[in-house]
Amino acid sequence: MALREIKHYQKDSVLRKKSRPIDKIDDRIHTLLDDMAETMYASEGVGLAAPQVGVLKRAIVIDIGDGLIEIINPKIKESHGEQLEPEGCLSVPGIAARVSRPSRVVVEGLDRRGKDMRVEGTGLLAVALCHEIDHLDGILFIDKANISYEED
Ligand code: QAP
Ligand code: CO
Repeated sequence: MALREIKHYQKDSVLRKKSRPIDKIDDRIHTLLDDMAETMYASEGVGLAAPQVGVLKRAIVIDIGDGLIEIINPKIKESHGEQLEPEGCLSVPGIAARVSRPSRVVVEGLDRRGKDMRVEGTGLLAVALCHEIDHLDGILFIDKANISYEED
């Protein structure tokens, strides 16, 4: 396993590109997933998508404190409700903003063995799933953030 460099959106246009589906899960993909998890934990993040380490492949890792979730070719199959919670991103350091997200999502994809998997997430997990899947389409939370300035 190895740490990978996290790309920053100001400097790296890779974060704006669309990632390609993974059609063959081989050792390179396993190493990618291992490195993504290691990099996420070392950065004290709760989620990371492959384009954040410069790889335009559809893979995400998440750990909101309940253990590691790895999903290859994730797709949102159901979304319900709405929540408006603060988000940050390791590729957008130092910025936090509230984003409107579903309060519950069902995501399907493949696990590292290529087996179909399904994750249901509410609250923070729903946010993390939506945030990481957006990265695979070049979308950042700041694109969706509702930033308003109030006078006092
Ligand atoms: C996405 O975000 C996410 O600016 C993952 O200084 C966001 O791990 C999932 C981080 C919200 C669920 C809820 C950002 C760490 C980490 C920073 C992250 C920073 C240090 C962000
Ligand atoms: Co992010």
